[in-house]
Formats: sequence, C-alpha cells, structure tokens
Amino acid sequence: MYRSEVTTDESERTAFRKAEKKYKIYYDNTKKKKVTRPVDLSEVIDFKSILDDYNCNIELNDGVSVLNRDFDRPIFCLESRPGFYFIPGALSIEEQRQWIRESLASFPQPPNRTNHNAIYGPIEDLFVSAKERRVLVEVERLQDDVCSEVNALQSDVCAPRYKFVEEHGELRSKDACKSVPASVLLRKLRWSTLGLQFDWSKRSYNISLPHKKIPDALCQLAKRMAAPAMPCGEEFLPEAAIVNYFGSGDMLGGHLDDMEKDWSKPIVSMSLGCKAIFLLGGKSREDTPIAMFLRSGDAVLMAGEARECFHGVPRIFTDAENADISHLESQFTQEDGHAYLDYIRTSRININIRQVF
Ligand SMILES: O=C(O)CCC(=O)C(=O)O
Repeated sequence: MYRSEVTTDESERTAFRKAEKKYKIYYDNTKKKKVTRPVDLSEVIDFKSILDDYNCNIELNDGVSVLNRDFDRPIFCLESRPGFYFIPGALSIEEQRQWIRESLASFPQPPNRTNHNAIYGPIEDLFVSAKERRVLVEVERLQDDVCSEVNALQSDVCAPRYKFVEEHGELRSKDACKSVPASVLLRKLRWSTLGLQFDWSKRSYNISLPHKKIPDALCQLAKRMAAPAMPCGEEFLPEAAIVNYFGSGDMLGGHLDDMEKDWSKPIVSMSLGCKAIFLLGGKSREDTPIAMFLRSGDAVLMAGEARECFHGVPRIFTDAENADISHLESQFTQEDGHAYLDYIRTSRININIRQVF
C-alpha cells in the first residue's frame, strides 16, 4: 500500500509514525465549528528562510550546506542525508501556473491512469466537466443511442463504462441515484500517472499498459532539475511520473520509492499549491525523520543513499494564513482561471518524475 499505512501497534511505535502523528491535522469540535488543533512547528526546517539567510550572507544552520554545482539557484543539502537536495523556489510563478493547469486539465486524461480507473474505468475531461458541473453516469444506463455513440468511439478493449453528461440534460431521473458530480470526483482525485504506468496493486511498472510519453516540456524541466544530482556525465531520462493531489486532511504515508532500477538516478519532485510538511526519515522507520516545509515552486531531488530513506507528507496547510500561495492569485485571472484557483486554494499537487530503467 502507498497512501494508507497499515497501523498495527508495532508501526504506531516507530519514530516515523510518531512524527506523522505529531504533524497530522486533527480537528477539535467546538460548539460552532471544526477547529484545527495547534501543532508545534518549531522543529520544521524552513528552506525559504535558509535561502533568505544565504542571500544575506548569514551563516547556514548546522547540518545544512550548499551544493557547489552550476545551477541558477542555490541547492541545499542535509549533511545527515547524503543524496537529498532541496531547491527552494525552483519553479518560476509562470511555471507553477503552467504545471497546475496541466496537472488538472491534461495529466488525468486517458491513457494516463488515475485512482478513479479502478471504479469507473478511464474517464475523459474530468476537470472541464467539474467546471461545467457535469455528472458522471454509467454508460449502460444511458439511452441506447448515446450508448452506441460512446461505444463506437472506443477502440480500447477496456472501454469506459461511465461518461460525463449535463446535469439537467441527458440525465434522466432514474440515473440520478447512480450519478456522481464531476466536482466530487475532482476533489477525490488522488493520483495520476504519466509515461510508463505504475500498477499500484503490484507495486511495479506495467510496461504493457497503454501510455503516452511524458510531455516534452516536462521532460526538459525534469532534466534541468535533475542535472545537479546526476552521476557525472550522465543525462536523466524521464520515463514515468506520478502526480499526487492532496486536499485538506490528506496525507501520504511513509514509504520508499524502490521500484526503479538504478537508484543513483534522482527522483525529481516538484510542489505546487498549498504548503506542506515533508518528512525525510532514514533507512529504517526507527530513524527519527527530519521535518521540512515544502512550498509551491520548491523542488526536491532524492538520489543515491537518499533513495533508501523513508519519506512522506503528513500534512498540508489549506488555510489562507499558512498556505503560502498568495503569489498564485494573480496568475489565474481569466474566466477559466477561476476553476484552477478555486482548486489550488485548498489543495496541493506534487509531480515526481522518475527514470525507471
Ligand atoms: O508529495 C510529495 O512531496 C512526495 C511525493 C512522494 O513521496 C511520492 O510520490 O513518492
């Protein structure tokens, strides 16, 4: 399992699990509303303020150093975690806007798979359907002419069983109980996979699944980001990417990314939207993890020994005060921009790119 951890008494006791519980969001119910329980963030490393200090020639925190490589921004390393690199503000605001759009509008498009495939099969145009308030209905329950039109469009053996329709149009009253609003599905979107498809049930890449190459612009970006962590003279070859979508209260349990062949190649991981806490553990769950903030535009590289370190995301901050996304407000001003902004105001997206072979 990847997202949800099995919580036996044993796992409750590991240092990683304790840190997850420390930072996870808890709500207290007062008479009128749900209130977020306060959390002590004093031990969370903030690379944004480390970057500010560095730019002002202030001495770096103990255990933090700067990688001496030809790159357009400072890259920070943690002496206790060789192979881990943090690039604060690696993506420009325009790049953040571009990848937020792509992550919502195009990455979940078939043949890329999402967590919804298991229940609904491939579904087209999730984001635009949410924006236009469509609902998903079973194809079999549509009128015969709509059904045959859908089937005629499918060459895939695994034809969709569901289709988006206008809420007040094709949807007949007896379909209503079987329908799911696209907006609900968008909120429940947890991951999509690009390039070589990852089979979560087997925890391995299934190269026989239909797939498209990772978009060229994303490949170029990943190659540029990966360069400082690459073995000398080698070029990163992006073959697969996992896009994680987080809403308020969502977390990503501690795990290893160990299905790729060559761990000397980095995983390039980019954050978009609301701020999060990232936990970087050691090679055992018993090692106390290091907590750090991840903000929109930050990139993290994990290569070599760091590939063997447990890591996860116990919390995202969706409140206006802590989300740190005010710079994105001005980026989505056009009419269709509002839908992106509405989403990202309370969400986080992570794109992580891998060389598989
Ligand atoms: O969301 C993140 O920053 C981490 C994602 C991650 O660890 C993964 O997908 O393996």
